[in-house]
Amino acid sequence: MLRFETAGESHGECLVATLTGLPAGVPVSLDSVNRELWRRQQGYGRGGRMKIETDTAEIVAGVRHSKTIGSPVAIIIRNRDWMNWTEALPVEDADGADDKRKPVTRPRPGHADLAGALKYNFKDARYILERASARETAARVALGALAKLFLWQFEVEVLSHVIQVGSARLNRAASWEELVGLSQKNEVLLGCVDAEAEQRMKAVVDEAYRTGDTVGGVFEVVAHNVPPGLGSHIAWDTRLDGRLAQAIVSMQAVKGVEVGLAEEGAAAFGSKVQDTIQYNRDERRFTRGANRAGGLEGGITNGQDVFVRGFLKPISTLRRPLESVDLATREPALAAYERSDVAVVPAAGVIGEAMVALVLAQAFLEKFGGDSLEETKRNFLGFMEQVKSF
Ligand code: EPS
Repeated sequence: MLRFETAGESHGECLVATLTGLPAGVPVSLDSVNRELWRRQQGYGRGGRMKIETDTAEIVAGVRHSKTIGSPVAIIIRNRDWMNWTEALPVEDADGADDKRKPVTRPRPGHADLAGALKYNFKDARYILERASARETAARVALGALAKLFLWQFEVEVLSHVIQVGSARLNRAASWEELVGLSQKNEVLLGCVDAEAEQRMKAVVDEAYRTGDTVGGVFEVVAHNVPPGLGSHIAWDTRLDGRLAQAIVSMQAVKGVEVGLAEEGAAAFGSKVQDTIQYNRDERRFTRGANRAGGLEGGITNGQDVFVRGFLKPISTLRRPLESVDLATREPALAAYERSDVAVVPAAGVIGEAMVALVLAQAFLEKFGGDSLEETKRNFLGFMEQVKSF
């Protein structure tokens, strides 16, 4: 089955990612992986670190002659900032190394600093924040790009857009074509399909800049052309909505997830929430009156677009720091600040795409299996034929 892992610290040598279980024969292009990495680095409100890094993937295993060979794919993304940290974070201890540490002893409220230091028994939070940092999401995006290339073989696509930054909201639905247009842009402001709403979002980010604050928001990930039948109602951990929710909430700073229109649905009567069922005899397929369920019923994809939303809290490193305590002295102190992003909602959308693509690719391979792409395609087409003649 498809599984993945990442390693790497924010200011260490590099990020490392592995993906095991892709069938052999999936076309892979480094350009498309690097394009996804570029997209993750964009957005109005990003901090100084993004000026240092130009994330580039090196594939060091599992792909030969531009195709997967069935063995684990391994990717490295080097941290350019490492050159500024070689003495602070050496692999091997040496005489005098302690003096070059960059301890973080004033934990930031909302960051992993304090909880992690308590758990791992570190007197300073440096090693905790190094791994808790959203830098790790570059590795997820590289793996997600591979999952997207796999899904594309079945014409399944995954994209995202920003629907809220702080209190500024997009007040209309976005079409799939608008999301495609957004993903092809070479300049990204806030990842919103509507120019007027995007300006309102920008004003919120400007206010946060002015006041030394940060803002969160909401992104929406849409998976287009998803076949019915992925995931299953039979057990709590096979339900695909639950697996997507975990994938989204596992992202740094994400505190909530919606599958379909969950919040709206909770406030409405059932007759206004469920997506009615029709049958198109000419096309021999079921159609639906709407898609409020987000393409999932009973934890199974129903053939409609899958959509999920992630709710990001404002990131926790503030230029005007909040009240904290110094771990060494236990005296009140303002939380640590070096530099930070002010808003990361468009980047979170791209990371959300990667997570959704990975979970869908996993569910896809659970259902259709196959050690080679040809085998997976045969199994897929056989099932689609069965659905058509149902
Ligand atoms: C992050 C802190 C900042 C962010 C970082 C996440 O990094 P630094 O401490 O180096 O300025 O820029 O995000 C990334 C490096 C990235 O690639 O997204 C944090 O503490 O979570």
